Amino acid sequence: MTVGRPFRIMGVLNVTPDSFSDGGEFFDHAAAVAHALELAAEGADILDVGGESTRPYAEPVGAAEEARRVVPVIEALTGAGAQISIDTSKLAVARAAVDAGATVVNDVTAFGSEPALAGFVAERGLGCCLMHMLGEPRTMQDDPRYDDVVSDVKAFLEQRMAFAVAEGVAEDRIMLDPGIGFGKTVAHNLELLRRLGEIVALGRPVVIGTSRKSFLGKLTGRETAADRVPGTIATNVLALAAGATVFRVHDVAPTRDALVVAAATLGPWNPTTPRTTTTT
Ligand code: HH2
Repeated sequence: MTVGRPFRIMGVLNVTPDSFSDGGEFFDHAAAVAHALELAAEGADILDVGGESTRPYAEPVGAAEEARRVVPVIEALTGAGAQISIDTSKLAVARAAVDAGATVVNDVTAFGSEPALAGFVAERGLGCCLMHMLGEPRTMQDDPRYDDVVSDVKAFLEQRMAFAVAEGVAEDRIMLDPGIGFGKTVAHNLELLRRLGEIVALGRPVVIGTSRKSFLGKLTGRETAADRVPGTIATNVLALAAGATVFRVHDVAPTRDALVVAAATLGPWNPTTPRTTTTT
């Protein structure tokens, strides 16, 4: 994170046939590598490479197939000038991806699927992103319920962070993500964004992944995921103002411009505390 740019952009690279917004587009090796290089050139600080879709109702993929999809792409991207994160919940895939050059593990189950992944992250000194999800992708959108979505997500993230630290992961290598769209209604997503400061108060960098997601389509009437970029940007600017610092997006160039302008307008601030807005 550089001075004057108090945020990082995580560009999404889905090497999958079935991702919700770009499934199949970058399944081919050459297309995947070319697209990732373009994202890096547009300003992605991190390239988040995934070989299994986590969209609602997605079918699970075996570890060997998932690794086969991502490893050659990661190998080709090690000189791209961006950090590489591997979007996986599987230890075998993480190991193969890290051996190929990834340095961050983005686990949408927060080490819930394979607890041994935490020890691997610790042993290799990797960064990690721990995300909240209610249930699992196949069923998570079937009537999700919370006592209070923000308090429940916050308590979950605190508990998963404590687990990771107990397994030897350095606290300063952990990022936290409320998991927008993962077992959440439109109202839940909006409540999390509105009260994001409560998650930021946990003291770790907060990752936000609203990019092209269906709640934006429901709010705007945009049925095609690629048409949801303005909605994505609105949420990211608001999340920046609330103290989020890492933005996971498919559309790096427009997000970068919006966040550069928003950050300059908001002015200097200490990224380890929630931003407070003055009303006077
Ligand atoms: N969202 C998706 C996947 N991984 N990781 C984090 N940390 N936060 C997110 O919000 C997040 C994530 C879903 O988006 P996408 O990768 O585009 O789709 P799919 O899972 O269908 O490949």
